[in-house]
Amino acid sequence: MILWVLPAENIKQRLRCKTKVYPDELPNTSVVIVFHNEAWSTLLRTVYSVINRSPHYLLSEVILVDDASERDFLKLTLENYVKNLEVPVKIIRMEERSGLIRARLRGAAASKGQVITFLDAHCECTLGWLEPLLARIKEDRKTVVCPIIDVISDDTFEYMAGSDMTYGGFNWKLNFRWYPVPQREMDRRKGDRTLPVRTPTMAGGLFSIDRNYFEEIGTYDAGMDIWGGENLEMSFRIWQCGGSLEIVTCSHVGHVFRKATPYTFPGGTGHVINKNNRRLAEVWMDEFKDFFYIISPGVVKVDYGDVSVRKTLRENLKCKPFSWYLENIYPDSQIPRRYYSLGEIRNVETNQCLDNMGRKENEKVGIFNCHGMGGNQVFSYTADKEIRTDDLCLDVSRLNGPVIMLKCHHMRGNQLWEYDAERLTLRHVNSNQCLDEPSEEDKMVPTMQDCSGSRSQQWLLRNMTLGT
Ligand code: LR7
Ligand code: MN
Repeated sequence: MILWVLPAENIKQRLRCKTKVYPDELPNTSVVIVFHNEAWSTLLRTVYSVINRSPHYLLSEVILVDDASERDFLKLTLENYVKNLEVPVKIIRMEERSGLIRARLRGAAASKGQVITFLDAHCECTLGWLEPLLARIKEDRKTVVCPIIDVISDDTFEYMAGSDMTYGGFNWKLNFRWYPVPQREMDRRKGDRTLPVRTPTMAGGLFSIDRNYFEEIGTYDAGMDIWGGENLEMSFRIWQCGGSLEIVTCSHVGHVFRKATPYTFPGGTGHVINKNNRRLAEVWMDEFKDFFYIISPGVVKVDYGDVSVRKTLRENLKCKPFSWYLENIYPDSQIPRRYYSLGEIRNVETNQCLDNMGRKENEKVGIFNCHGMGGNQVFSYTADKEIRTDDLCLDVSRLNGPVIMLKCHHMRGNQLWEYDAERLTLRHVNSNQCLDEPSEEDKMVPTMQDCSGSRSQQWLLRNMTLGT
């Protein structure tokens, strides 16, 4: 038998959450759950947990939006089943497969609650999940709130606590990622982990939003298909247009993290996601969209349709630039707010380029013929003097190398490089050695040598833009 033991700090926090008092009068909520070919047990686990673990006076209704599922039991069987539940459950059917974004829009449009709460179709709400979310919205209607997302195993379906020490970010490829809550956010909350965490992005599936604010801020981009991108799009939009996005750490909802998608992506997975990501990059990211385009250069061939309506929305709402977001909301972002170069790093003598060889953490950085196509040969020399590609930084921990790609830590240390734009040298500050061409033994990796001023230690940091 396995006993799960929570660390003492987690237990203390749960107790502090339990003794919090929320106002009696809270806005009520509609819960909107969209699904495509969801399993019966997980869908019903979601619905039952909403009904059993929410005060009914706070639940306006549950809306299930069926995104043209093909499974039989999701038709009449489901309809008959939900008739007997204690809270009104409405089923809406999309006429054709529309994707989760347009399905959510349909659900939201049909809902009546003062707040809209979105959930994936394979969740479990825990006791007390709802009150902290609604209370925060009551305090500030422009705050969009997420619970802590606990983990439900897709093998055993057991429930495991998620972490309150991570928050939402994203990488150059515009993948949503969890990163540690930075010290500045711990300090802002004076160490009180029961206070909401201001998060740069949300995972996307589980959140509550004031229904009028949802409309004011532009709901969703209906031009996005099937899956992906809407979470970052909404996160950027909320912050840039004057709202805020938080993880309310006293609210916990579990989510089944699946190893594979149980459904198809009409048009191809890559194509769909790239299209959605292009739409959000074009509308919200200003010049910083170059980071996305240059690291995944194939993307610029993907047609993303018309985004003029969304650009008009951005103007009408007088939203701030992406640089403001990076500076004020996400200074620890993988995309640097200020940088010296974004492009290849080319050796003057050999004309070869640094190459991350598939972006593997803890491996040596490589050097190959320059291909000028971005991707693995893209690095940014940032104002913080790191040489990074996405979330990995060139790191040297010993005299004479090797040069390794390690997670950027923003602590200077072994990741601090001084570029001399006249001598063209890249000097590693801690070791006081210079980046040099490969040795005879290994022609695939650069070396570290005492700075000599030789041509082999000269590097061109080229600025490239692809797709604009
Ligand atoms: O075509 C579709 N139509 C749908 O109705 C595709 C999906 N869906 C439904 C699907 O049945 C599910 O209920 O949409 C919901 C989300 O799809 P998932 O569960 O396949 O997505 P996910 O959990 O892998 O992905 C996360 O990112 C998505 C990006 O578009 C959405 O924002 C998901 O809601 C989001 N899930 C979460 O945030 C839960 C926590 C995961 C993390 C991290
Ligand atoms: Mn999901």
